[in-house]
Amino acid sequence: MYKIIDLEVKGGDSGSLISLEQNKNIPFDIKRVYYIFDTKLGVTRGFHAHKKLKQVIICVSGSCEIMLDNGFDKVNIILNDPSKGILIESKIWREISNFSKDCVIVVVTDALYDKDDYIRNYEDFLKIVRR
Ligand code: T46
Repeated sequence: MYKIIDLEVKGGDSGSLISLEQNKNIPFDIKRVYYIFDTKLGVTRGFHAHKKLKQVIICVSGSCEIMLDNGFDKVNIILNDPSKGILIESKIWREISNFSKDCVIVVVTDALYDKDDYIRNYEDFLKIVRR
């Protein structure tokens, strides 16, 4: 349903640095990067799956929780480590919650933004993954 990618931390006495490189630690051609920050208290985001999109989600500051659902099983993951990427393939329902005030998520994707790639109805999602 997902894979954890260990991102090597570089840097020395001055602090830490992680670099994201396509087809190296990010297992696809990178087409888009976006980040989510300043999510209001109590808000849950997501509530969709993607038809084709693959993404790696990295929580670079603070913490949040992501629920992933492949239509058969669900799993909850706490994101609180900038050196871990969560690779999420297509056709996985996600809901992201419990954002800390300082939470920043960086998301690296294999495609440009396409609103038609979203499956926003849970019943439609179940039909697609269970057929
Ligand atoms: C995902 C989770 C982790 C754009 O214009 N371009 C973009 O690249 C994206 C991602 C969004 N938008 C617009 C569409 C909406 O008007 O930004 C607004 C908020 O997007 P959305 O409601 O989709 O945000 P989330 O946090 O529910 O979901 C996003 C991604 O869409 C989704 O792929 O997995 O972050």
